[in-house]
Amino acid sequence: TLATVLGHPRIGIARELKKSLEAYWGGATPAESLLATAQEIRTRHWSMMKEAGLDQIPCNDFSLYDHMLDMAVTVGAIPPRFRKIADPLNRYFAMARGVQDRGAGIDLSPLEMTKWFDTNYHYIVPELSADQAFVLDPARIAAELAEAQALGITPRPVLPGPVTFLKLSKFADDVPSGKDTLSLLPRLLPVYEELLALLSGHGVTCVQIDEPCLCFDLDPALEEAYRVALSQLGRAARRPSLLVAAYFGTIGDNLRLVTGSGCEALHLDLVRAPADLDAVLTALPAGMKLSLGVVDGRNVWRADLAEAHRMVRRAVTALGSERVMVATSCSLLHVPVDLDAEKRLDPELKSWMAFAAQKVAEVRLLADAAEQDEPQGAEFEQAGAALARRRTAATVTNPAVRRRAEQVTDAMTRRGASFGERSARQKLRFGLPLLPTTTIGSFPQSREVREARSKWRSGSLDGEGYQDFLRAEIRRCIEMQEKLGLDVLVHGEFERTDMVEYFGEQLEGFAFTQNGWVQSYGSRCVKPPVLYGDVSRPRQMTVQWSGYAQSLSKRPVKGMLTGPVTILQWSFVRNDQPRSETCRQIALALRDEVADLEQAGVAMIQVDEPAIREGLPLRRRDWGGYLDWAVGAFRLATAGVSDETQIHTHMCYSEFGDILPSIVAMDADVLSIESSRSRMEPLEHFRQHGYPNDVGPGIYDIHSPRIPTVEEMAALLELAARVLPVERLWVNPDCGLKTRGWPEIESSLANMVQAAAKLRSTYSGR
Ligand code: THG
Ligand code: ZN
Repeated sequence: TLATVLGHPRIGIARELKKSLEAYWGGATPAESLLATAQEIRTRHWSMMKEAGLDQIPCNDFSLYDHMLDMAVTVGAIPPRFRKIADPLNRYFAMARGVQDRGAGIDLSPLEMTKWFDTNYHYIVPELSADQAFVLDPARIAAELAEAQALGITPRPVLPGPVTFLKLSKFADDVPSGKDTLSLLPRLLPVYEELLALLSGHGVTCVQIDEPCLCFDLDPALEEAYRVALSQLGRAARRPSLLVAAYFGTIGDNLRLVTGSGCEALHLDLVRAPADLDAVLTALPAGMKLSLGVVDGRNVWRADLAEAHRMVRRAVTALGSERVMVATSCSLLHVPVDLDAEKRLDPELKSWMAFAAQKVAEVRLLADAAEQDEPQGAEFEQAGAALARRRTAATVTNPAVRRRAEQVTDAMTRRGASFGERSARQKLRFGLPLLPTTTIGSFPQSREVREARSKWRSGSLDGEGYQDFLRAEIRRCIEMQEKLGLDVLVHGEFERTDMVEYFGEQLEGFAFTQNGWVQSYGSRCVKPPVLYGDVSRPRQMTVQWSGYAQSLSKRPVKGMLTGPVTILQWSFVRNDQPRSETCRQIALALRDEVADLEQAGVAMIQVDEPAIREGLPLRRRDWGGYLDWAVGAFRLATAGVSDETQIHTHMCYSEFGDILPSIVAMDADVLSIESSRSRMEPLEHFRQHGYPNDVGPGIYDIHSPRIPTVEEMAALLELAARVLPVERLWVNPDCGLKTRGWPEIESSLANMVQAAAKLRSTYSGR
């Protein structure tokens, strides 16, 4: 029984890749040092996996920015606007980040970026032309393969599969809509065949073809694409054996597309879909191998080794040990590198957890025990004992929280009046102009802010000094927004590192790692809190900052909270009760904070739910159940306020079209939504289905350093005003400004305010 993982984290234990990327982008270091750091990281990880005894070790799972972007480059899907950039590395980063050089008259917008399935990772969306031709560029894959082979390991190259690649790609804007990217499959497959032949020539014996889209409900086109692609690759003349990896959900009926394909091995996510095991054991054709994804690649809990072992045994008994591999459920990209680096975690909690390095060891252990009916050894005993302690731990259960959660009523999730009535009262209360301007919440986390926080954390700045510093930042931020002429202000969120981390720190039931970084996109990382127990709010979390900010201005200042679904989605969540239950506990804690903000005179309260779409299950039959509790949690958090208090929400990073009815059901008074980066795509959904409350479609892409012009933002507003009544439109950026610099946002926001003024004068006459 072989042991393997589907992929490894790539940012590095000390975020070496992030630091090296940012130094290179900032012009501080040459490309050579970036490439050297990347190679060191790969070498270290390969060596770790080799020493841990993995039989097949992934390669080509590393990336300087993103694996989908890498695949786009590998198959020659370089949009025309980037082709004039001769240097491959510059061109690669230009596709990811865009380029703006005013002096040289260069302004290239980056490729879109969106969420990778239901994770908090973002991939770059390959952009294809109508007559896209694909040409193999194997340089990077070949070089990394040679690196791995030089270490004496058996590398298994990982490729995003052809169907998932096309399904997650999109056509460039100039391509008439209605064309399906899957129509390019006949052109793409020969490039995969060529690549497989080349890998085979380099001594590769097995290639991992990642096809997570196999866990979707397949429409006929997608199903046909799978039939064609897998059987064509299966028939390819010269190729390594193929491991088709389905993960993030159940493969269900789509199983037969793989079993009938002629590919040699199948990987299943048995953490998400344990019931798939029985089905596959009866359906697997003789000779086909099975990789059992029994160690959770998405969460930080130590595996239930006894349960995982039972699954491995079932498979080994049915298939024989030579046909079985033990693996992580998906790539370990989504968990931090090494729990051993955590020196401050409560030892008891730590004994319940596992990061990438520990999961590699779990996989090895399970593979070694595959021949035993009863697994033996200290490791199995210790894991069992830790799990038993966790199940009964007093730190996990808070009876008061449970009682309160049981007493939630429907009435608690409904506002007093309809939107129409609320809106009329709020208009009177706030007296805002047509097309009010605002921002999403965060302002730049400058070096000074980060330094003050780390001084405070290390004790060299006392609490009062830190508070004074934050108040000064808030004052400066409010003054600047007034000077820019924004209508609805924010305090800037200088007290927050990451929003989810911030709320987790304030709430009971969460723990924090020192170094538990996971990649979010490119060089950006997050450090998800570990939600291990019942959630409660021991004290106010944001009232002092929002209250202070409101005291500085006559204009409304929004209170800023992160919604229950997003806190859930962006944490490592306990797996010992349904997520819906955990979410309800978070919602109740937030409901108390909302009430306290209102009490303190904060009249607009924004509760962000950017992650509500990404939490959607992969299978449609599970959507309704999820959306019910997710929308219910948002409403439970927000519906306790009076009709005159205005509830805002914000969404970004996903395409929200398919959950629009649920967004309507959230019943926020104002919704701000990322739009500009997807060229106002949400407007199309609003045009088709309407949207009853106020909306601020983002008109300024904050993911890029480029400064949008007045004209382009006015044009986007024009588009919006053609779809939605201008009286219900707001003017705002796509998202928070935390990652931007002050000078560029001053220019951008000034332009945004001017764009609003321009439209106001056009429309107010009517
Ligand atoms: N928080 C969390 N998840 C998220 C976002 C978030 N997922 C979606 C989206 N926002 C991702 N965007 C970002 C943007 C910036 C950063 C991370 C994710 C970021 N991180 C710092 C970095 O990498 O330098 C580190 C964090 C810090 O210093 O606080 O800038 O907002 N949970
Ligand atoms: Zn956002």
